[in-house]
Amino acid sequence: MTSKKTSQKDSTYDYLCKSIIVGDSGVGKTNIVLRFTEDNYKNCHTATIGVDFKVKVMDVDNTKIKLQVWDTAGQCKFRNITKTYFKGAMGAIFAYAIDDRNSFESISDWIRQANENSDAEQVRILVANKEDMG
Ligand SMILES: Nc1nc2c(ncn2[C@@H]2O[C@H](COP(=O)(O)OP(=O)(O)OP(=O)(O)O)[C@@H](O)[C@H]2O)c(=O)[nH]1
Ligand SMILES: [Mg+2]
Repeated sequence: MTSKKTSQKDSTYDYLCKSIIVGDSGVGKTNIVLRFTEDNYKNCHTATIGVDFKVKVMDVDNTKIKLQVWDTAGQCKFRNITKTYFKGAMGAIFAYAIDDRNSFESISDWIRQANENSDAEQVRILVANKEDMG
């Protein structure tokens, strides 16, 4: 994973990492990001419009990493917006819900979109969400 060293003027972090989360609408992307960045959870599904982002600064081996997570919308009508956010993303999270088979079958489409729109060096992970529904 490549990352950018910050200028001396900004001492709040050493590296900036941009990442993106994609997957079908309702699989729980916003809640995954919310849990990770704020340790929070929302019961209701308020569909993300276009794209949103959250930030978390973490200490990794005494290095301050500022992680920017772009939380994309799963609804089809936002596909054109979503694909523009793959570019420059050092990490991509592909999420599906274990109680929604279609959301798993869509993962190959999300990967194809990522392949078409991302930079070459991108760390990718697959997340199976809604573990409690199994
Ligand atoms: N049972 C269960 N429900 C979950 C879990 N994670 C999220 N949800 C619920 O799933 C619904 C959708 O969650 P969101 O995080 O809004 O889904 P999203 O993928 O961001 O949806 P879009 O923004 O439309 O793409 C909400 O009602 C959440 O409360 C989970 O782990 N278990
Ligand atoms: Mg969302």
